[in-house]
Amino acid sequence: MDTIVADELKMPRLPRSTHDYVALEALYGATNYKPLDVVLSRGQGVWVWDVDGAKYLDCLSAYSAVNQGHCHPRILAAMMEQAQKLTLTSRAFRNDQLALFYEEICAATNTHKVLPMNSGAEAVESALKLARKWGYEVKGVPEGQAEIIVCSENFHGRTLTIVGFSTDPVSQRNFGPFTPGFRVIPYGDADAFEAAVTAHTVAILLEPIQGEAGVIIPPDGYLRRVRDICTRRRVVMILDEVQTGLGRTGKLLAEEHEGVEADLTLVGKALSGGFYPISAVLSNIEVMDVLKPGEHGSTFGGNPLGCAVARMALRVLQDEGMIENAAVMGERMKAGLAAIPSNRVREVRGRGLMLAVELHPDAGGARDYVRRLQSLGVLCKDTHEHSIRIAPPLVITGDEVDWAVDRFAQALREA
Ligand code: IF1
Repeated sequence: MDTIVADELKMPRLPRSTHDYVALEALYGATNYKPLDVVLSRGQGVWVWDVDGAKYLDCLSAYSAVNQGHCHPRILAAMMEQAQKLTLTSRAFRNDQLALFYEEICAATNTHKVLPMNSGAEAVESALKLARKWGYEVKGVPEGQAEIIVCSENFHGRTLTIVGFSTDPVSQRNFGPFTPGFRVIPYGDADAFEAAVTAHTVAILLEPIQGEAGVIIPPDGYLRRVRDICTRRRVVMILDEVQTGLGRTGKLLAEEHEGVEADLTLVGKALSGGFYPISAVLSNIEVMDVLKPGEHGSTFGGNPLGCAVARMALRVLQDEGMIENAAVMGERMKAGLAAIPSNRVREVRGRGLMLAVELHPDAGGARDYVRRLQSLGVLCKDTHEHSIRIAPPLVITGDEVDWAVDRFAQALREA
């Protein structure tokens, strides 16, 4: 991009401080977030810099959308090359990236059919529609009677249908009325799932590890039992891997830890390495084939730019050893955090580089530690008051892990 165009995209020439950006956001922006007062302007690998030049290790990765590291050069190159050729055609016509994206993601995930969408929530909504349609047309559930089972403490996105089956009052308050046909059971309890299945049950939707709930890992064998019950009772198993997928837990898909294959697996976020919104419903043939022309779609779903970006994002994950690195560095980071001598830490948990430090309720809210970590050069996110989520890009090195763990130790000591 030549300097004139680049300059046009920058803020007005006068230098802006962090405070100026924060004030502008407050003046014009919706207040649906309460972000840390750090204004980032550059990212590379695990590192990000703010407008004042301060450097931070990113331990959130945009909630696991930047698994490949910020501004990965190969994904950037793929995006720039495609952006100069063809970005969007609608699905009224075909393009030369979609079929290749299908082929490559199916090969990587042992999938048979793909539905390309844009956001994670759209992938979730699409899967719910597919499961209901399969229930009526294949399982024979009476029209309008389909039930879908979800788990307490779930997080699957922010649409009205999705927040309607949330158990978090904050995401539900004053957004009703909600979509009927959902039933909530405790997470991690296969007996509760078996007991909740009726003749009208068409699917269960769950996360292999609950992210927003605070990195909740179900008991060993839980996903296998859910798989068995789904097979036996003809219920579509939908695994939401929008956050756990694409290497985050040390496997390409978290379902691999238990050797299960869901009927529908949802991916998003890191499917583009943080460059572009793209998500997908990965399906077996039986369920996806209920969808006929004109019954579902999206303006940007399957567009050539998103597909070109996703193809490279998938490729670098696999050919740069990021998935294996996530497994090794995750163990190193979890062990390092667990070894910090502090009576404020209740538990360190996680799988791969999907980690959380849960503090004792009387240790003072997690937000204070997140701010302290920020002053030490580490960016994290607090969740549910007492937990700090830790999810650095999967390209993190051993030295960077040790550096981050050392700052956690400092933050806990200073408290
Ligand atoms: C926010 C949380 C994380 C997800 C899973 C679907 C989606 C998400 C398992 C929807 C999205 C994002 C949304 C973002 C913050 C972040 C989040 F804190 F909200 F819960 F990661 F934990 N399934 N999660 O985690 O995907 O439509 O956003 O592309 O809404 O604040 P999306």
